[in-house]
Amino acid sequence: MTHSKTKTLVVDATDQAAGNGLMSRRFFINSALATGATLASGAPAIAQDAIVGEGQEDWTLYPGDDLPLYGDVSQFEKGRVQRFVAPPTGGRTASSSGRTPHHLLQGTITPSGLHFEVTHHGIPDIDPAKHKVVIHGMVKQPLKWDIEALENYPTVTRKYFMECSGNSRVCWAEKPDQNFMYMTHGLVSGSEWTGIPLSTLLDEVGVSPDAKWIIAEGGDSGSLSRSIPIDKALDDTIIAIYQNGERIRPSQGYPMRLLNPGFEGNTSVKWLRSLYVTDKPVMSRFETSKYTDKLYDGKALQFSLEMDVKSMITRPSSAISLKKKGLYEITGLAWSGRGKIAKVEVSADGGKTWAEAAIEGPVYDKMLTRFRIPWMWDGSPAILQSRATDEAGRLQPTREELLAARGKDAFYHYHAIHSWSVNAKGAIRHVYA
Ligand SMILES: Nc1nc2c(c(=O)[nH]1)N[C@H]1C(S)=C(S)[C@@H](COP(=O)(O)O)O[C@H]1N2
Ligand SMILES: [Mo]
Repeated sequence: MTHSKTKTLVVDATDQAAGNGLMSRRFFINSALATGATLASGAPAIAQDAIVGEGQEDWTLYPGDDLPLYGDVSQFEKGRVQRFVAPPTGGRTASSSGRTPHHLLQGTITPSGLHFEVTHHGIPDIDPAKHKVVIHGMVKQPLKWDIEALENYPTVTRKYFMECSGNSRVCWAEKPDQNFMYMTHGLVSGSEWTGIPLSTLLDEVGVSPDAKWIIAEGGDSGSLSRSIPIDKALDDTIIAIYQNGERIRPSQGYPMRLLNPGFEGNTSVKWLRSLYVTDKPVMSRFETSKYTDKLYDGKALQFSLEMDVKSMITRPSSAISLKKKGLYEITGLAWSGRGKIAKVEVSADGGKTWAEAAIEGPVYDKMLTRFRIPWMWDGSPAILQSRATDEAGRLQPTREELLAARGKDAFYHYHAIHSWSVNAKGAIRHVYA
């Protein structure tokens, strides 16, 4: 590729999709990269510098390392790209969480080692030879399976997001938090899960026609339990045994977990040991004192299980400041617990004008969807926002709208539009706009 005929990047009105520098989602392909453009100042629009010479580093001169039996990330990434783990304050009886650093990741599949994790009683070290899941209660024939037995069933492999309903809950606070973005939005991840449809196993045990709920219980010391509506269990719930092609990791529920696509993460019971078929919910701690939505009238809404339509800009974002004027790609993730993402719009002027971002397909049901849009930053202050619409036409609300709907004591299920302000120096902060 030669760079001899660099053109000055001419931006005409047809390239502009919305105010404050948002470009058409096809702009990169049509003009910026195709012409190797420079800005009017003479600097390259994106590239760092012109080539001045290449060094001869050791790795070009000597043979490399032996092959590892299980691959690892580069030593230069270690300690940089990692989960944020908030230490539990009450020992292993307290909840603790590890958060995904989305601002450092791309694509839609979260690497298994960076999948967020929430555990209320620590991570059990389960020997799969000693672990079984039982289905009992209102069934003709109670049965149990270990992982070897489960592997004999036909499996399904599907991509799903998982989100803790406590994700983004700092955004309910009166002042916008200034944590790194994974502190704010890091309790959501996407994976390819392989498992057995729960409906297959329910067929085998013969569920009573009067059954309405299934109580799922974990094999960890706190026996976390949640009530799952039978309709969901017969629809797309799976018992997952693989994640991203390998056996689920201990953090994610090794050797087997329940996976309720699109539902709040807490219902996807890890280290699954029991499914009790019944006609009423169990009213466990996690569906009464926790994971309920406190409304204006002081009452608490229970079983708001489907996660709402939501999106976040991962880049640029706090911790990634802009170093110079020029062309950037705004990118992020969108998802909905009620289906596929239909559209993501981005604003650079705090919501006055919106442009449709490009969505990278294929778009999957109840899975993270990546969006991108080019943005020409001219050095003036900006407020970057994204808003998603799902296939059922649900539009992500503004913060004002969400507060009005959910009340002042809300704690879970925050999903309003997030705002990043960019100042004239290129520094990025979380703001309420
Ligand atoms: N047995 C058990 N299952 C559990 C939990 C737990 O502490 N114990 N945490 C729940 C919560 S609150 C969430 S959000 C999800 C998180 O799943 P992940 O850690 O694989 O991301 O698992 C759920 N399943
Ligand atoms: Mo959670």
